[in-house]
Amino acid sequence: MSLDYDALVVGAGFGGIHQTYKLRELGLSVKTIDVAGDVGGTWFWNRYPGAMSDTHSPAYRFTFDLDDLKTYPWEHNYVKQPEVLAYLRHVVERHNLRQHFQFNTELLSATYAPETRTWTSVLSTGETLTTRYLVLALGLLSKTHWPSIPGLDTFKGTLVHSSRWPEGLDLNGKRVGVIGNGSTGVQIITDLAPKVASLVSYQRTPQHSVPTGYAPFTPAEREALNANWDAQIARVRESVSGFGFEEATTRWVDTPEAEREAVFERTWRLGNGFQFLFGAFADVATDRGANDAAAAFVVKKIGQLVKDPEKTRKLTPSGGYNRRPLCDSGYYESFNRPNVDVELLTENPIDAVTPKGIRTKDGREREFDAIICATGFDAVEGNFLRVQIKGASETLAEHWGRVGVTSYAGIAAAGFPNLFLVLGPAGPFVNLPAAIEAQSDFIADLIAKTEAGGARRVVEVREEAEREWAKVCERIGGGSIFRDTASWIFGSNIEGKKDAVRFYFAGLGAYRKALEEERARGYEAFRIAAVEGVEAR
Ligand code: FAD
Ligand code: NA7
Repeated sequence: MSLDYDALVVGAGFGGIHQTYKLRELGLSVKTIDVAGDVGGTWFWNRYPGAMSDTHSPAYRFTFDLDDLKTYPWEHNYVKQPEVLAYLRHVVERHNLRQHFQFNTELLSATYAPETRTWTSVLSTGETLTTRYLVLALGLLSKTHWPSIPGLDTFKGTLVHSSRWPEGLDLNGKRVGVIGNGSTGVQIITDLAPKVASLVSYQRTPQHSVPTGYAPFTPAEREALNANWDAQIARVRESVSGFGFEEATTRWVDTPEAEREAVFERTWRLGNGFQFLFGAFADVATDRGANDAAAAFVVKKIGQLVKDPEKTRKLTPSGGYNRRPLCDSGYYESFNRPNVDVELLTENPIDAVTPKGIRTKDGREREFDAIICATGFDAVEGNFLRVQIKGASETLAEHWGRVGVTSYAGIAAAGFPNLFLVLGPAGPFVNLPAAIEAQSDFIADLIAKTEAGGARRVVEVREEAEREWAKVCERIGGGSIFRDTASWIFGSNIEGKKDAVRFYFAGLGAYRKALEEERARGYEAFRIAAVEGVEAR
């Protein structure tokens, strides 16, 4: 049996790039494939107008190259899609990684052969690759979700999904319908509102959104950051959110009523949805009263920002501040424009998409040149289930059907030797480049241990460790106030998908500590065995 490479990495976003870098550093031969035409992952695909990180610029990048952190330029406190894409391409060039990548290549299936302890992967190009390791960095917000709306395929104008935005699509002066108002819809609506002839937001659930606080990142700020990268990196790694802003330590419940409003106001002015969740008070994410107070504050702001009472009514959310936090650069204000309107689908649902536009239950057909579906993703396991991954005795789909959609730390599944996931289910719900680095470093360290001594060995997480991790996630996530609301975080945005805890909600600091403790215990959650004669470690 001859090996094509030591490792196959699938995915060329933040995760795949980091793994390629790390595995090559270990001296392994690596091939990295992506169905996309270049590196970038999320930022290759999501080229819609207004696409921007909602993590601040200093924390939306890798930390392994201090020189690059000090010298690579960025202009603002957030990075827009072209900037993130350019940055990731830069990292690939700077570290001479491009030679490992092969694009326009999809992984169709991968099968583990217990006799040879190898993975055989079938690719869309007709190639078959045999490797010792397989790393799946397929992205957790990557499998496009199209809504099932009658007549959608009959529309004669431009129909586009936000995550498959065609290069050069110009909607200036056009009549546009936008279905969906999550993070993506909010960015699109805000960006397009002043440019298009008309825009109608078809909104199923009104959202709480706070300002981004988008602003230049000044030379003085950069200088200060450059003098203190160690502190910045430590702050990110030890925090709950991994965003790098200062997280609150004072609780809303302990704050005199007269002072609470001022704290929310100050945090609102700073901007950023995650900062509003973790930067105002320490208990907004955990205490019902604090969370409701945060939600009420945003509702008050909506009342002030939107002039038309009917639009205000439609845009006003109910419930807590407990969905994926959103931020915007003038979203609510967009609805003050005469060319921008909103339909509330819970009271006036879409009846059908017609060849000319969208007809709602009230019989009104609005005509559009373009319909944008900003309807999100089959998140977390979506891409992992799109391909058939067959382990020692069962497929990943069978495994998750049996034990639930989970994995050890979002990294490894029992019964899948030498297979690693980056951002698999049950990983931390935080700023994702920071999560990716924690996972990718851990995977590389574990592979290094497996490889140590030169013997051919194989590594696999123990099923009890995977189950134990799942229980921890369930215990923390099950009782959280985020559980009260439907969203992709729990899988409830996709019809027929099981609503379940899919993340580790204890924060990045706790997550990193758990991985560190596992390292210190000598990776006892894993079984490392010699390839010849299955000797237990
Ligand atoms: P991705 O970037 O999704 O890359 C996965 C890659 O795998 C894709 O290129 C895909 O084509 C490829 N792939 C999948 N299946 C296959 C297959 N079978 N064969 C070959 N290739 C395959 N996170 C934050 O923390 N902060 C933010 O501000 C933020 N903003 C976001 C904004 C948008 C619009 C979106 C959609 C997501 C955002 N995210 C954000 C989440 C974002 O996905 C992560 O931050 C990060 O980019 C994930 O990197 P990744 O490498 O894990 O996955
Ligand atoms: P999201 O957050 O899943 O938002 C999708 C939006 O689309 C949301 O408003 C949905 O309404 C709406 N939706 C989905 N299906 C339908 C149908 N059938 N009809 C009407 N409206 C629908 O995806 P995003 O792309 O905005 O953001 C995902 C993540 O990517 C985000 O957290 C960032 O990290 C980047 P709902 O709220 O479910 O009622």
